[in-house]
Amino acid sequence: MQAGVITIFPEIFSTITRFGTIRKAIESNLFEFKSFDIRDYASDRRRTVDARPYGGGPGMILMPEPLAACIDYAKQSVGGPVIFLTPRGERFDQKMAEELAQVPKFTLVCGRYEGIDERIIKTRVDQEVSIGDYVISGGEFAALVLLDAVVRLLPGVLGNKESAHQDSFSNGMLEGPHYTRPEKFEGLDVPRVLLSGNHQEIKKWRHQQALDWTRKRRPDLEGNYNQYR
Ligand code: 6GU
Repeated sequence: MQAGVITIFPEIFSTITRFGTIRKAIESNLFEFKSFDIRDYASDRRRTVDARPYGGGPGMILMPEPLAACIDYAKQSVGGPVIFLTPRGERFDQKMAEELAQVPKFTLVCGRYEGIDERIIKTRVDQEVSIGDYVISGGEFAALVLLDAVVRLLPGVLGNKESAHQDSFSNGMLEGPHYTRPEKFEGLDVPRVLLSGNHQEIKKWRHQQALDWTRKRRPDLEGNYNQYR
């Protein structure tokens, strides 16, 4: 998989190549990452990329020309669909992560300031994606969230092949509780069934725990169970 990211803060993305799952995916040649700095495509000496909104209002808007030039370059270099990260986009979830994990190349556009010129969306954006119903200052952290969620699903990235299947949401439910050594901690025991060695009983217990937890915390997920399996 190859992903491009278009941003005015390329340094934010240097962290993903250095840590954890994404680093491992890059080192195993399962994932390649390129960032593109919008300022490199500005036409003035001050590298201006934003301007006041027509019609007035607060904040600054990313201007169309440098952004267009940057997207066009990234499309040549990486290719694939162009995804704009914005709170007004379609909500990102595990299902979308699984779909994107099947796409070999894509480019993410990170907005900043109050937004980007609408004509860029019209001419160059294939999909608009939001990571949730709250506002963050730009698309960069949303891109990091999306990339982590997608890259960990690539075959060969996670050590234990099973581990992505057991995640919260991968079967439409939240995960149940986990325990490890010691058997007693501050007076609290590990549930007996987990020490029983009876794998069928353990499976049943875990399923029931996940169900109970999901109903309590996220009743809105009822009806989604096993949707993705
Ligand atoms: Cl993708 N961008 C910004 N700025 N805020 C968000 C978001 C994206 N998703 C949720 N909030």
